[in-house]
Amino acid sequence: MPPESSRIKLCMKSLRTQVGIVGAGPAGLLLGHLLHLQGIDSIILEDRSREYVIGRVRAGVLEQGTVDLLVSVGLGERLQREGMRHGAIQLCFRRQRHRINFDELTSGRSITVYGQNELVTDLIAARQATGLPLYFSVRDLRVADFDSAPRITFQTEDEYEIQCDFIAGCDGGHGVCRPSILTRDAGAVNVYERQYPFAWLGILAQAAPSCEELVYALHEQGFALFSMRSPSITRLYLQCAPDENIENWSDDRIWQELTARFETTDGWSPNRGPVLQKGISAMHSLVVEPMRCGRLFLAGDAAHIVPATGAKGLNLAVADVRVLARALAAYYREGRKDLLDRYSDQCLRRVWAVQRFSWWMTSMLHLAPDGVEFDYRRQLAELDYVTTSRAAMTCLAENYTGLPLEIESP
Ligand code: RFL
Ligand code: PHB
Repeated sequence: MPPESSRIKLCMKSLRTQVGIVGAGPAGLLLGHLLHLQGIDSIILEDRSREYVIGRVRAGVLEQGTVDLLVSVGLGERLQREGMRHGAIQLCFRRQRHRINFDELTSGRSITVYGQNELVTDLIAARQATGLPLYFSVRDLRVADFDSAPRITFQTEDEYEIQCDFIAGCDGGHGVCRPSILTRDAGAVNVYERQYPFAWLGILAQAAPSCEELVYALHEQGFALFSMRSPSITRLYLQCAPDENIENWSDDRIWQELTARFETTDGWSPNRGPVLQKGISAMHSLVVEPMRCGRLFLAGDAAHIVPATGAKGLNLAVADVRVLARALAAYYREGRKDLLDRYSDQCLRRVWAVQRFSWWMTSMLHLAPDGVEFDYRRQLAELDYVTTSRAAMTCLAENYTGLPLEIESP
């Protein structure tokens, strides 16, 4: 009987691809799709099951540029049919709602409400139609030798080693690629971070949306957000403490709190209905600089996290992989390395612009837990300004619907 280590080596299956993609979230799946359109091979590896990935309730707002890109690469069919185009959002404070009219302020730009899980479903279907490899439920994934000859090892019922030219670390905020870079080369990488002293309690309710637009509310009891997923599903969020226990929030308590925070003089309130799902998400900002180490490129939440108030995380992930796919295409088609060398700088320009906007929206709309009256009154003054000055409204509208893709070019 050979020793344990050589037995494992004997059963190890070797694979080879051009780009090994870690993570089958929006970043990894879309990158695989864009590379395939350029004739570049990839293998996508995901540690969760397909059912889990498709069922995970997260983002809902797609910027105009994200929608345009998805449509242009053949992913727009269901998105255009079922996605809900919104030409405005509302800000609610002092019990009054105020519209920020994107159509008018940005010459027709808009956002589309389409669940991240719907997009991921479309992306998985597109991947499967190509027959290209996508492994779910992989275990013990590791990335190695990304300075020279990158390798990824993982297990299913077998042990695998993939040799590749590049690794794309698209494994989100809790993956292995970012820590692997930090362990390997802590001195060469900076991590900029900010924790916020609150979180969001989110629910999905079987209730027809009672307003056609998203409503962001600041109330004496805290922030609340009204959103939706379909003509029969409402999505709602409440500011809560970061260490809040979801068990303490009965459905009744959640509805009472939502009703209080959305109270308006015009009598509007969200429709109630059975709560289909609930959960708490932390608020966090993080940026890794640079977003690359050797032949390992980070994209999406693996490289940066933004607080959800600006609705930007998924959109940033899409912007990253668009830049990365172009750079890889230039490398394989023309042997050019310059776009790969510029990848991190290009992406970081957008990342910091979006961090600024997300931080601004978050600080304008949330109560500091140790808050003083001064801060609340200052926030109301800011909201007054944002809802009355055309310049301030335009600033919000431009950022919310998405900065132009050219922002990436230095
Ligand atoms: P994801 O979606 O986290 O995907 C990463 C994938 O990698 C897998 N993974 C691994 N696979 C293999 N091996 C490992 N060791 C692995 N470790 C992890 C994970 O299982 C997962 O499948 O990252 P990606 O692709 O970068 O996409 C980022 C977005 O998911 C995220 O930024 C958004 O959800 C943020 N976000 C929003 N973004 C928007 O643009 N618009 C919104 O309206 C919006 N709303 C939100 C949000 C995020 C929220 N939460 C839950 C934080 C609302 C909320 C409440
Ligand atoms: C959502 O619909 O889930 C959503 C909308 C707007 C945000 C964040 C999340 O800012």
